Amino acid sequence: LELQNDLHRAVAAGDFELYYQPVVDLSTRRVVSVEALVRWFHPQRGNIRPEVFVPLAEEAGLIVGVGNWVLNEACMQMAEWRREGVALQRIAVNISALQFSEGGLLRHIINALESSGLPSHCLGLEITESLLMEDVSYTLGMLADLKAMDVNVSIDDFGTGYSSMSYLKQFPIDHLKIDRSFIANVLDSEQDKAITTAIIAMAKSFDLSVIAEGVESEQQALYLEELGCDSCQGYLYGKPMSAEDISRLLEDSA
Ligand code: G
Ligand code: G
Ligand code: MN
Ligand code: NA
Repeated sequence: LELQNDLHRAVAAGDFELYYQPVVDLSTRRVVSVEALVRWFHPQRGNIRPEVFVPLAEEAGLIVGVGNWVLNEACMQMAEWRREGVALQRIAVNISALQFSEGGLLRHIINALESSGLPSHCLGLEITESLLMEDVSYTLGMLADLKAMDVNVSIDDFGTGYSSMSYLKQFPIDHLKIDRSFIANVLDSEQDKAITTAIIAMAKSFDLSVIAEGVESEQQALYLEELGCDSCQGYLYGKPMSAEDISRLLEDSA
């Protein structure tokens, strides 16, 4: 409860920061996009993980405020990188279930794009598969609007939730992100190999690009490349880092 009060103050004061994790294209081994990950630096308690404060923000009715801050900041930063000539195709932002179902999301996205001047195809949203299945007709409407706006959509943590193949086929989405729990032991576990292989094959047949999360070794990256995975994200290529560190990383590899 004390944390919830602090969260109110943090939203008002803007005590958040965005970190960014690089996503690497497996065919070129170049960074093509980043995922924005919010950080809350609490004045007394230090860094509080989003797993802890995102659910608190949802309970306190603050997630739309936090989420809009994240959307605006991510679009501003991406627009700045583009002005600096940093070669990134896209920035992806996590959208929580409450934020997705709240009626104002499209308007908030349009505002963030307009005030930053970022082209819509440079913005991606990450939503979980369980969120997509909550209200399928609402989801279909939202995804159609996002597609019409040319905003990218990824299904995050894919494989950990429940989604029906017949719906998945109908959803106009762009990428599947394989959850890192399957990637951790993909070289040793026959089950994780089978699941990862199946997800990649299914994504291909639906014409979706596949991003593997939690890639920590070159052997994992090579194996995923063999399976036809398009891109990878994980400690092998970089932990979530500040905007300055992303600029430095991309300068070094230019
Ligand atoms: O890097 P890491 O500890 O930040 O991320 C932990 C979890 O928090 C991830 O599952 C991620 O999806 C979620 N998360 C990170 N940033 C955001 C955000 O801006 N909004 C929402 N809704 N979730 C986020
Ligand atoms: O949005 P998502 O649920 O994917 O959040 C990503 C989370 O995974 C963040 O907490 C991030 O710090 C973490 N993460 C990213 N790359 C790796 C990795 O290679 N290994 C592990 N163990 N965690 C990772
Ligand atoms: Mn994510
Ligand atoms: Na994930």
